[in-house]
Amino acid sequence: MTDHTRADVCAAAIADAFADDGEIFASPMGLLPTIGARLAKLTSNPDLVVSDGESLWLASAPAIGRTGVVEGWIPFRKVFDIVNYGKRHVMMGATQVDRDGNQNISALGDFAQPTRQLLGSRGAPGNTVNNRTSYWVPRHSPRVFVEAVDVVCGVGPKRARTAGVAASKYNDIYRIVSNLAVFDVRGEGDTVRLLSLHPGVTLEEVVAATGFAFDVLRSASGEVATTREPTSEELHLIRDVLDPKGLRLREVPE
Ligand code: F8G
Repeated sequence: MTDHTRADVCAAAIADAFADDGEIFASPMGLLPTIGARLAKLTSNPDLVVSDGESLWLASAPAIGRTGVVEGWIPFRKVFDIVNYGKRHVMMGATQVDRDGNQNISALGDFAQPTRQLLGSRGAPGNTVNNRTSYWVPRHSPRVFVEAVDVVCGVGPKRARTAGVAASKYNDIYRIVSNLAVFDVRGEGDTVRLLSLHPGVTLEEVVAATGFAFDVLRSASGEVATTREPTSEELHLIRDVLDPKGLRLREVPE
């Protein structure tokens, strides 16, 4: 099957990030993370617990913007109980992410006088200390992948360790999925490491789009893995069930 788009590859890569989670709360933030998490629920991980991102537990994995059968009530105040309990995998956005896997969604520039005020840290510090956390970057560029973030919101493993056992015990920066590639933070000294290049993307392209040097996971023969292509069943689920309006193509145009 070769008629997939880059957005479809990203959806499958995000689904793979949730595939081994079992029965925990998936908290995907934004469009492609939501498609990917719901795709995991419909394929690799039917036990995954999904919500509408606001206040409702969903019985299955409906199209973006739909709720389908509602199973329960999960307002933000109750989300904090699950954050603290730990059975949650959140995939957040990242305005900046650095070599050590720290993330910023708060502000750009000097914190005392930012050049851009963004969202604020929101749930990022608590998420990264308590829950498995991944990031989604729809436009991979050197201004997103920076040597050091301007404000640390999501805490990477090195920084969590420095803060002590309470911060590091459950810190688990699992995957960074971008429109070009998939990474973890298990490179030398707990730094960002390339796991796979999306089909058609070269290592040189990713190096040029990344503002820091990163480790590369290679096979015994020195090859860099290619992110898998979505199966025909997944393409059907993405196109006909989860995102029939093709909203994902606005986020990741081919
Ligand atoms: C840049 C860059 C860059 C953008 N470098 N410049 C410029 C340089 C750009 C524009 C300007 C603005 C558990 C939990 C929660 C909850 C629970 C608890 C969370 C209760 C829910 C509610 C809560 C956090 C979830 C996310 C964020 C997803 C994004 C967005 C964005 C930015 C917000 C980060 N690299 N980039 N610029 N949230 N959203 O040229 O310049 O800056 O740019 O987990 O919340 O509280 O807790 O979007 O900014 O995961 O990722 O993308 O604000 O729209 O317009 O891009 O045009 O002004 O000149 P934005 P953007 P200019 S968990």
